[in-house]
Amino acid sequence: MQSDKALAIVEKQLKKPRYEHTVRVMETSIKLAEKYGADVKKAETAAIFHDYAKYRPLEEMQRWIEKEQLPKDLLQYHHELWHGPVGALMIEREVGIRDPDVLHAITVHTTGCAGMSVLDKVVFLADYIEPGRAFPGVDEVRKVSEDDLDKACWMASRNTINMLVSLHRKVYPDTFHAYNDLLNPNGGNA
Ligand code: DGI
Ligand code: FE
Ligand code: FE
Repeated sequence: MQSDKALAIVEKQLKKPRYEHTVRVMETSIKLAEKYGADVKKAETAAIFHDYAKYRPLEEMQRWIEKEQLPKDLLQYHHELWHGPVGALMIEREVGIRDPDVLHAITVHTTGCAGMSVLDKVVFLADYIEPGRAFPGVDEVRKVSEDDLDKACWMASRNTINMLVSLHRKVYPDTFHAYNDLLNPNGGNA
């Protein structure tokens, strides 16, 4: 799909600041995809649609999780975790995007997971480092993103886990799986 058409579709689903975030995630994803050898068009499409479901009513997302083939354990975790997996299914049904690589990158963009593809990592990292983000420690991750994709993703997941733990929030298992996997991509028991 042409990027202007895709952007027009998501613009209708999002509030203005979230749409502007989406454009920055798209630009950052394209740069990271070029640098690390992911499919640039897939990165662009996944980035454009990554927050598609962000403002859907919680009851609607809950119904999708209950009725569709989505992990039921999501209901035991914060609703912030729902928009990735639910959004991927929604864009498949509502927009007709079927590319499994794109849908997977959208599914895991909030938590990461073990065994992420380069495309998954590009979108996950772009969402974290896009120029509008001001998380504590984000500048260090931006610097590392210039030459080490795995390390930068690991730092992003480490920072998120630290933040969640400090706020006494639950951590979704895939968030830990991403952290563990990226800590030592070649195996090992550190
Ligand atoms: O949708 P965005 O705001 O662009 O970014 P996102 O999809 O990465 O969502 C970020 C939020 O998700 C942030 O507040 C941290 C939260 N988050 C990420 N992993 C977990 C989590 N929240 C909980 N409770 N558990 C997690 O494992
Ligand atoms: Fe998101
Ligand atoms: Fe986002």
